[in-house]
Amino acid sequence: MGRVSLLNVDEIRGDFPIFSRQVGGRPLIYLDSAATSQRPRQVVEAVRRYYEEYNSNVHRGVYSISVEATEEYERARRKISRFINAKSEREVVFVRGTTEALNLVAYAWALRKLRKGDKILLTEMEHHSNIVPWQLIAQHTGAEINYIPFNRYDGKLELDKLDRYKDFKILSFTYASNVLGTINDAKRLVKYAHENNALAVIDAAQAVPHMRVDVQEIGCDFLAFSGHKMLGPTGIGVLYGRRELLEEMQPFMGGGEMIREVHLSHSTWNEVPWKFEAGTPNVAGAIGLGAAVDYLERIGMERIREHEESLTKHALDEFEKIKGMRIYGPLEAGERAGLIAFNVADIHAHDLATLLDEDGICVRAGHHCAMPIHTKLETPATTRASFYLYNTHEEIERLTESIKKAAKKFKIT
Ligand code: 7TS
Repeated sequence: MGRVSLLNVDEIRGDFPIFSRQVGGRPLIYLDSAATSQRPRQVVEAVRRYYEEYNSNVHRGVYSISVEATEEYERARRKISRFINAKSEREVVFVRGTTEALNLVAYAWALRKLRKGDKILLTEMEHHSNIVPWQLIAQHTGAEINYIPFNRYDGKLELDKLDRYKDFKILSFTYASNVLGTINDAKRLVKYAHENNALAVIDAAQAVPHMRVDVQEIGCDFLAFSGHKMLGPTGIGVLYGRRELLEEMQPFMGGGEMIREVHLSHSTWNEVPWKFEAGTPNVAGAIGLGAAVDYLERIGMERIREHEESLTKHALDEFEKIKGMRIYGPLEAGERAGLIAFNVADIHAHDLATLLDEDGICVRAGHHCAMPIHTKLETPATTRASFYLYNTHEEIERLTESIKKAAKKFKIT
């Protein structure tokens, strides 16, 4: 096709040992980074170094390797804070991932603040992890949940109806949908929440790994993301929270490390963010995530975004030519994240994914933990291809060929 890549993808791929492996005699084509990304050797190496050279608990020991572990753990926090442009590293809380971050806000803020009849505003395009915690809080407090709808034809939020929603206490929304790909106007939604004296929470699981996200520019109160979707280890993620809010909130979990003093009758809390990090944290995970951020910064988030946009445009152009192809979400590559959910005629998404696997292509099929989106789209499942900095235009062509081959098998010609 002669497409010019904006990144040196060959060099990048050389950093990911997994791409030298074959699946069923074919090179691995990994198109499921929205579920979890691959890891470069720099991240694995940072984790290895911790375990082999200075493994010890943090914030506890006075001996030198413990001091080293603490310094590296806190250095990772500073890197992440700079990466999202937080005002201070005190605004970065280490958690297990996006799911835990959203639950932290739900339990430590909403459970205590919301009363019967208070409103929680979400959107219809949320991942289950930005719906279920709020349903649990609503059951407990008697709060109500309302959903901003999306248009099922273009996959965009119906923002012209936004002013129907008043008197809500919290607006929590996804920055980019993991099914529709839609990138939401985060600044506008945050502004709307603040005009209504509500808090704005962002699920940025599909945004932070793929584009420059600046929490001060967006102005959000909380923002959640996962390390494993951005080249980092599993079991580590981040809750960004505005410092004043974190200060006034009660802890989410109690235990070691999150306290200042414990008496038999009462306890007092550590400063933020440690107040929210009870127990031994995922030290290796945080250090690995710091290395992942270094890697992404070195390539440049703007270039990563441009590369993914170009892959998405290529895939959309090719997919349009496939008979029976139905693509969900916006049709403009510039308006969507680097992922495409689709169906081909009435081939079941799982059958399609299984046939693609025979060609060494990894895609995900199912409801992608977003059942309400699929209910609205009137399909039980979709097949989803998602892209990252290490994917190539050639892989998009291989994907297209493989889908065509599957369609032929199902006699869709
Ligand atoms: N929010 C969004 C928008 C997501 O895409 C995901 C994970 C989560 C939250 C939860 O993240 P976790 O790291 O806490 O699990 N999405 C997917 C996916 O699309 N396929 O597998 C996981």
